[in-house]
Amino acid sequence: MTLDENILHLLRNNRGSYISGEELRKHAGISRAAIWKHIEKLREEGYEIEASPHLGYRLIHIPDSLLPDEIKWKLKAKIIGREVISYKKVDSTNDVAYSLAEKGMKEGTVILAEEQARGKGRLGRKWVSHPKGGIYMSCILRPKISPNEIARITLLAAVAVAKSVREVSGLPAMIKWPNDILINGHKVCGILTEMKAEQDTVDFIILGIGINVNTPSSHLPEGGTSLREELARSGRDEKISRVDLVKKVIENIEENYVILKKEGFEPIIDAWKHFSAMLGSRVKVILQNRVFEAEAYDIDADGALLVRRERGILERVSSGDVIIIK
Ligand code: BT5
Repeated sequence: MTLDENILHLLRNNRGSYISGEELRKHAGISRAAIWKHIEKLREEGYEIEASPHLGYRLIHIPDSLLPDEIKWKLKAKIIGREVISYKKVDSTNDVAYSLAEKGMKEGTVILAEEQARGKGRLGRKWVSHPKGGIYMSCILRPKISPNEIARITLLAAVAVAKSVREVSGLPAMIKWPNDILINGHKVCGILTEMKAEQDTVDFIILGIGINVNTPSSHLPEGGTSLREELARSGRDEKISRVDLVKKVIENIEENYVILKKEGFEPIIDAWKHFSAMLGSRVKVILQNRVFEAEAYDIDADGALLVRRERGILERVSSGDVIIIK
């Protein structure tokens, strides 16, 4: 634990009441002047800490910033989030995570940023990453799966995000194959799974998740929405805590990841179907070299979408885009 974390823990444990400078000094083992410097640093990060010459220090307000200490505080996950690294601004959290994974960073490491200058979507597209309103996170995973099973991780994450959004906001989050979370038909989250693989084995997977939490719709592309916008639409003027949501997402990813390891992909597919905005709908399938309409029929054991075309012909879609027509 760093000194900052240590002091923060002491303040947190006494939340609402004062802890004297002397007590802090004793626990942290540093001088009063050094305590003051750390308090100042915490204040710069957005913590409101009252200082009284006679009573000591009191924690009044915790910022909704994606700081490692906030995410790790009472986090109910053991693997995912055991290491959290936060940045103010990066080009892409997926790129940062990728280069850390190449250097051997352990499984479960989570990279977070308040803003991305070059947030990535799939197929060379962009992810609009407005500062403060959103969550931009990437997680390093080292599962023992083959490269053609990577879609399992995307679907697993989609289930985790849909569940987390529902738990934190009560909004009816649905999944659109393969990587979108929609609310009332608008995109609130996108998932980008990248990997480094050698022949038949996956070296590591970078699971990137972007969620529009409090982002105003004026900062989002057409078709996008945020949790705050959807809450406002249903008459609730509320801001969602990004810290709470990140924690839930981490916990739910871990839960599904453990299920995947112990019980296989079947339970994940069942959960996915439960949240599916797509199965049974008429869809337009856009592949690299052709476009056609069909009915979204099922998900197979590797996470590919099965669609039914005219005369009942089934086709397997493992990449590309699918638009719901009705
Ligand atoms: C995705 O791609 O949806 C994957 C997005 C993954 C973003 C995360 S953020 C953390 C991590 N680091 C990264 O650099 N990326 C990941 P795709 O299915 O290709 O969708 C991209 C399309 O979604 C764009 O072409 C826009 O139409 C739309 N879009 C872009 N930004 C959006 C936003 N903030 N909200 C809703 N829709 C958006």
